[in-house]
Amino acid sequence: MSSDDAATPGTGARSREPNHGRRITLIWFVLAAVATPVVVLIWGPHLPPGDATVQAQHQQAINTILAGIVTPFVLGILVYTIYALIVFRDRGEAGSDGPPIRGNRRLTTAWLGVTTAVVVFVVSYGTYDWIGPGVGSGSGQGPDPIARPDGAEPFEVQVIAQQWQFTFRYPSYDGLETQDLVIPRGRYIEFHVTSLDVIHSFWAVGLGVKADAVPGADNVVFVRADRTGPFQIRCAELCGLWHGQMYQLTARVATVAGFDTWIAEQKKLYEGVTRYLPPYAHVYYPTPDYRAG
Ligand SMILES: [Cu+2]
Repeated sequence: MSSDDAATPGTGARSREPNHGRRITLIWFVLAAVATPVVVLIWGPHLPPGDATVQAQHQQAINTILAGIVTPFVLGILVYTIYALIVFRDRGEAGSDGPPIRGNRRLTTAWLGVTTAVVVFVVSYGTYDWIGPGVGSGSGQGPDPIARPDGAEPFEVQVIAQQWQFTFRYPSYDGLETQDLVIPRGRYIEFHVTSLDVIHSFWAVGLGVKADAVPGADNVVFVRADRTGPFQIRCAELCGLWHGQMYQLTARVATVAGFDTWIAEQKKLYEGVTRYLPPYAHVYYPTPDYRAG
């Protein structure tokens, strides 16, 4: 109610009251119609985790959809709040308060209906995208994954976390263990993530991969990189004093030829120690009879 018609609420005053609901809806609609396409089309392609892998592309699409859905809601809340602050503020005059929304059945039903529909859509789409298109998943699925990529045999690489670094084993290269992670482009990688001590989390940011590294557990995650280039690895689970130092900036996706060259160099580099490693297994135990694990 504006200050010039601060009469005591009554039939006469109400008839002069503008239709606030219609005004708020109009302002909201115009803003949402402009902002939502901007968010989806301009901001969306820059959202994390980027588009370097199939899994990252799917995650970026989901992040774009979520941002597109949330934009009208955020604007609705902001428009209502700012409108209320300006128009409905108490000016110290009797009856200058705005009309109450409590008890407004149409508004509460519409709000509950729309928010329920959004949640059901998000859950359904997320579940479909995870299991449906046969691309695997960027998150750990335990030892027996239900979302597997279609097509060719994946290339197995093991990720071993320990306080406070990651190392990597390549079972198809005699269980070679390396300090750096390099994966070939265009091939499905089947990461097997495990830990030797406490719970860590293997987060290959640009790959769209995040999987818990749990001692005694084999956590499988699939990814296929479409582009060569570097990516970062971070531990995403507070794992002790030097957790903050548990990152690697030198991981990269290489061409198949580049990968072959790198792995040949690594074999040579670790020639002297590889034979002292325990045999390749999906979990390891720090006991004298680790071979049983
Ligand atoms: Cu850690």
